[in-house]
Amino acid sequence: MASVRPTTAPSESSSHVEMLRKLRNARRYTHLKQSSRAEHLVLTTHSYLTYHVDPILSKAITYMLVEQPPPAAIHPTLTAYFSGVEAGTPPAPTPMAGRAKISSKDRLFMAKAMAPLFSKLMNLLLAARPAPEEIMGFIIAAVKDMEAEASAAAEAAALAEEVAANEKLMAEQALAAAPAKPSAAYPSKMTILCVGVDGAGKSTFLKAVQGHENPNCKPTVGFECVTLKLEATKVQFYDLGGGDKIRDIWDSYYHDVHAVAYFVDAACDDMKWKETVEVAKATLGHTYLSGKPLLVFCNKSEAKAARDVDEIQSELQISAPPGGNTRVSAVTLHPQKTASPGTPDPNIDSALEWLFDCIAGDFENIKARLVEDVEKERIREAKEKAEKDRRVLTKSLCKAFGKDIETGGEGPVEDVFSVEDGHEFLAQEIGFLKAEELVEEGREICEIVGYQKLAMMMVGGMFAPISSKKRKWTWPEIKAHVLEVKAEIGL
Ligand SMILES: Nc1nc2c(ncn2[C@@H]2O[C@H](COP(=O)(O)OP(=O)(O)OP(=O)(O)O)[C@@H](O)[C@H]2O)c(=O)[nH]1
Ligand SMILES: [Mg+2]
Repeated sequence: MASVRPTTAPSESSSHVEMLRKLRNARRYTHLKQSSRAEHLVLTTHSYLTYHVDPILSKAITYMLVEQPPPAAIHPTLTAYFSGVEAGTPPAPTPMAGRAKISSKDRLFMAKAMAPLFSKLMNLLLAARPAPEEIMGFIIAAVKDMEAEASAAAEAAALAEEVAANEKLMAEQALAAAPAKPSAAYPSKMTILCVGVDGAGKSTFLKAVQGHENPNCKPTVGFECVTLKLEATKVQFYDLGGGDKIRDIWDSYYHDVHAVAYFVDAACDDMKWKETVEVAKATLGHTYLSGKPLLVFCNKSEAKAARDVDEIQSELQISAPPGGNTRVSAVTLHPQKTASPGTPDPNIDSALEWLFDCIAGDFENIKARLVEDVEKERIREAKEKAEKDRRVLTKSLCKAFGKDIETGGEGPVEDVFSVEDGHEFLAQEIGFLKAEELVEEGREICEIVGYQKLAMMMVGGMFAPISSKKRKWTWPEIKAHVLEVKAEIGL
């Protein structure tokens, strides 16, 4: 069969090639033209800046660097300077008094005050490109515009500040005018969770509130409970180790506490701080904790590197409006690190008193929430346990009938009794002395579970649980359950 593809080029091929060549040449030409235009632009910009702008601005920068007027006087000083230059009487800078080197103060002034101003000036000049003889007039007008802009912005900022200050004052007045909450009687027991990453100072705090003058704590491994007696009230603090391997246990205590004392090391390094923020957000957002009274101790506040309360509050995304049940306090928890070593930081007592009042003031609601959360937790744990038991039963049934749980193929048969031994084993598991005492339904279940040791132990535990708190299953319930699991795994 003849090929449909032409063996020779079509007749107009040569004209195509010609067109392509033309097109390519045209592109090359435009490209060259563009590049030389850009080159021209660069060259003219460069020479404009070098010959006309730089000589003016560099002298102005030097003048300003020597004068360093306060922020409000920067624009007027510059205007006066440029006007003097234009009039041919440039102001003489103040003598440098032997200052030969640029100090860090000079650098700061340059970076913060001068660089933005001069780069804006340069951009305006480049955009407008006034003729050389008009540059000075242009600069003076531009600086005046900038001054007007800056003073409008400053006015707006001052106004916003005034409004914020007024709002704060009004909130404080409203708080002060509100009838003082009668300090509710303390309940008989309050439980406070103490958490925060390792090294934040939880154990130091608990030693200090117990009266230790110079606590020397080792990292807490696991959980410790410290109880303080406050007249008729027992205050229980749960001190949980903050190391990353211990944090897993924290959430098993959340449902059962009335309030949270959260500890952060305000002076830790940046890496630890990142961890602190992540852990704090996850912890405080937990469903069993959110909304409960919260006291955040920003510890080690005496250290130079300590972050301030506002920064911590904002990074941890904590909202603590006045009169609410959240408070963030800067403290020095170690009694030897305070301004008068040996005397505890007074902020600790006032913060604790606030926390106790907070719990007492809302105790009925918190108590109701605890009852609800304890029940939720009980259900969650029971579900988890049932799932785990089901997994174990599945495994043991696989062992009874030689099935590989992973592949679904054949597996080893393990720990399987003879019929007689199986009956005897289950009878003993449920507290009978002899196999004969085992009822027919029990024997039938032995057969259904293939006389497998672990499966029969589980069956025994269901029929006659050791703990009185556990549900007691009947034989038909157990049979139905085992058959369901067997069906699920295809046995
Ligand atoms: N500078 C300073 N150091 C403190 C202060 N409070 C505690 N520390 C020190 O911080 C370190 C850790 O204190 P701990 O109380 O063990 O911290 P923790 O939160 O219980 O730590 P984990 O048990 O590991 O979770 C110790 O060396 C304390 O002496 C303080 O107010 N200022
Ligand atoms: Mg500790």
